[in-house]
Amino acid sequence: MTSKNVILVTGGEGLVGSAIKFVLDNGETRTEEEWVFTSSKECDLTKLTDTNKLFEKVKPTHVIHLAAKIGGLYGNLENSLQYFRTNIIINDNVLAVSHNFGVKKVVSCLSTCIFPDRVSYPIDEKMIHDGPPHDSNFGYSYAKRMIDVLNKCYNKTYGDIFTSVVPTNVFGPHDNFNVENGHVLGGLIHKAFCAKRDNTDFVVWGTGSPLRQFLYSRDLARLMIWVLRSYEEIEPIIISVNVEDEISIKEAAEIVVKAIGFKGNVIYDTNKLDGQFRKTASNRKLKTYLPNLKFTQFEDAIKETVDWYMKHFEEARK
Ligand code: NAP
Ligand code: GFB
Repeated sequence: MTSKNVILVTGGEGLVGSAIKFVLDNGETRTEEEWVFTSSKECDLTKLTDTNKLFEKVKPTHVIHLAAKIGGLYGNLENSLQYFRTNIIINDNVLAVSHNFGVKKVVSCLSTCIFPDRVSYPIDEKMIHDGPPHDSNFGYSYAKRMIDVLNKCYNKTYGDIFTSVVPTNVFGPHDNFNVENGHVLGGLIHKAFCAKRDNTDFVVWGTGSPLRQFLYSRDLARLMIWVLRSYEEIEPIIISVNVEDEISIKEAAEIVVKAIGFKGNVIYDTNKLDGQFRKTASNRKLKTYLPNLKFTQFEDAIKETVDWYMKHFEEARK
């Protein structure tokens, strides 16, 4: 990027948006860049008129598009239709208005849960449309896949540089720690914190056997800033820790227990669904660009997240 650029971050107050703010505030800013973070309070992106007004006000040259209706396994199970419709509308509005305002580049977010459930491992970027996603997040997955379709249509029709990243499960400060509709690590941290405070059992849902590659939000943030500045493909790029860093929900729960300092009973409630068993993704493409890439150690990232949660318990989303 050369002259002054204005980067609009939609969903800027959420888990990933807050991490981008943190990374920028800790040494990543550039004088030729102005960053604007918005949330649904400033603009409801399901409304085209509001979206136009936001772009008229901000006049972005670049967009990092994070805004989405998202949730963990249990949130998705209940609301497939809502997750599809809300996200389809938000994504169509943001990309159409970005085109109309001549935005030079948009980086949107897919998710590794959108890949086909019946697939060879490790998953890579070429597999996105090769079959149905896991049923647990049917609506969300298809809405996300349409971002890739829209990106390619805008590029073919107008030459727009609209691209996307494909993160795996993200966690960190400013997460949604709500047990019903949040993701697993936010839920486990909240439950372990309360079990220690109230001297009760710590209940992990499901068998604990599913496998995940957990990605620290601040690592994702660093890499999304790199994608905005340096990645020029339209094709999506997976942002994930290494295949060998994949762990089970049980192993993750034990690391949360240690970080919280919980000493009581850990119970596995197998009446709750396990959801997708694995979605092991390859970060080979990312490493061809960044061969010396390093990620924060999972235990350290969990400790930082737990410390943040304890300090911000009152105002945290839970
Ligand atoms: P998040 O914490 O829930 O943040 C999402 C943001 O979107 C919120 O700040 C929310 O604003 C905003 N938003 C929702 N509906 C909106 C609307 N109608 N108009 C304007 N803003 C709206 O989610 P996140 O974890 O940061 O996710 C960011 C992106 O990463 C999403 O696209 C998600 O699909 C993707 N992703 C996340 C994960 C993960 O594990 N978290 C994994 C893979 C991909 P309010 O706070 O004002 O409601
Ligand atoms: O993060 P999560 O809810 O979603 O993880 P997914 C679900 C897994 O964690 C299941 C177990 O195996 C659950 O049984 N688990 C254990 C818990 N305790 C808990 C708990 O307290 N809360 C939750 N939520 N799970 C999501 C997709 O799939 O991945 C989203 O549904 C998104 O759309 C996200 O893409 C990244 O990893 O299964």
